[in-house]
Amino acid sequence: MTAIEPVRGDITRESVDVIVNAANSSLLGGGGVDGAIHRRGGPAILEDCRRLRAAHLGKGLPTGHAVATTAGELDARWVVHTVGPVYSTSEDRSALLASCYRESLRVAGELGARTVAFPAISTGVYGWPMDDGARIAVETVRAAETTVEEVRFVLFDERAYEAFAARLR
Ligand code: AR6
Repeated sequence: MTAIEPVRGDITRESVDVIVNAANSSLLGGGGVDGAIHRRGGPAILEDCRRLRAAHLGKGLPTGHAVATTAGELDARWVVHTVGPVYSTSEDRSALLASCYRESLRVAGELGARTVAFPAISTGVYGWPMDDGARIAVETVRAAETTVEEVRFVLFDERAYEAFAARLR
């Protein structure tokens, strides 16, 4: 059984095996949590991302997929980068958001990670409503068959924390 807990804070301060990044398909950085991870983790993460792009991901990382890099100077062993869907009112993209959590856990499990920290994927720049994003995150992690022992949802503000905490109660 995987223990799941909500934490209020900055994910770049977490001490875990894997920190998950809400990236974009270029893997070349951006704003939000992506920017914060690259800033605090240092240039080694971007170097690894560039290598992955050149070696396997010519067109970028597809939405819903996940790949691992070094965590650079972060207090983690790996960063797992995943690309959330942009929220749409005309199309149901929930399966892609669920896939981000499931694929990140799969990659983390393959690496032998026991502890994983997730941000609230797609709920920033990509516009996913927080309550629904929290529902999908919690349902997907609860249902996942994984060797990961502990999942922390690291939420940047009180509203996000409350949305996840409510789903976990
Ligand atoms: N720790 C934890 N959560 C954070 C942090 C942090 N340091 N910083 C922001 N958040 P976003 P997305 C929260 O926009 O919606 C990037 O430019 C934030 O409050 O980071 O998946 C990428 O390169 C929000 O709840 O990711 C992509 O282009 C959540 O993290 C695009 O944004 C996700 O917000 C991805 O958009």
